[in-house]
Amino acid sequence: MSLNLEILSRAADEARGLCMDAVQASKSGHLGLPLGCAEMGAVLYGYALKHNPDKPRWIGRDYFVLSAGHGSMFLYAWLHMSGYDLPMEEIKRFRQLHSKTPGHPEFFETPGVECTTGPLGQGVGNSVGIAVAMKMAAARFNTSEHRIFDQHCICLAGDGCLQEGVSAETSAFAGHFGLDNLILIYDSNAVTLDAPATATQSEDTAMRFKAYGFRHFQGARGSGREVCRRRPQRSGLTGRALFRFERDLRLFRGAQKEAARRLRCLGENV
Ligand SMILES: Cc1ncc(C[n+]2csc(CCOP(=O)(O)OP(=O)(O)O)c2C)c(N)n1
Repeated sequence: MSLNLEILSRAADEARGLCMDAVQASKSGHLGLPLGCAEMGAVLYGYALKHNPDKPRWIGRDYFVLSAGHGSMFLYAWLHMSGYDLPMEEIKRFRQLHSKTPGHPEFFETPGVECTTGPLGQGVGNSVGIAVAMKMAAARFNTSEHRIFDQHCICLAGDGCLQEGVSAETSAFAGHFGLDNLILIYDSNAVTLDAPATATQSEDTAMRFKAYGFRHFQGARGSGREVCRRRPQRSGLTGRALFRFERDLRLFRGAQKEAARRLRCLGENV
């Protein structure tokens, strides 16, 4: 399937609108991640993920885990738009009791949600566990002729997730065991709940993850082309990688251009 930037861009805008409406209607919920990461959702759900919305538990699927569970509308919007059994009525009931769209994603409640997330960083831990399980299944059941298990786990994490100890411990584990089926997308938007991230962190996250054994790709204004140029030669998803997207798209002038860059960068790498 080719990467149609125009259609994916339009889908990203639709998703942003859906998220704004849902958060507005429920008078609660977080908008930063759903707005800033819309292009990533478009590339993942519209292009890169190997999945079947009619059979959400298909065993050969790629897994997507939203570690930053507070941005749950991001996930609900993309599940709804890509054809999972999550109709508009459920989007309208965002954050209501007994809806399929609870405040934080919950396993078993919503088709397409792979695990319960909400405590920051926990989803990174879950993703590493999922990646290990995928490796074990592949080792047991794949043969040289039949690659039954050939899948990736993709995790979207925010500043808060990577501040948490659990994400550090499990990422170090992933690096040590060379989990090349794990992709961590870091929405480094430099804003946390009640302060700029600089108020509480100043570490070089990329260096930290490189030290764990991750490859690092960065997407930011003006650098998207560079990331694409340096992309690994082999086709398909690239594993054990940290994609870091700096700053919120809304902060940019010329956001459309940056959106296109993000789409291209992520699409050509994952
Ligand atoms: C372990 C843990 N501590 C605190 C919270 C409460 N909390 C929810 S969102 C948030 C801020 C997260 O900031 P960031 O990851 O940058 O997300 P963004 O603001 O970009 O959506 C906090 C502290 C939580 N969900 N989990």
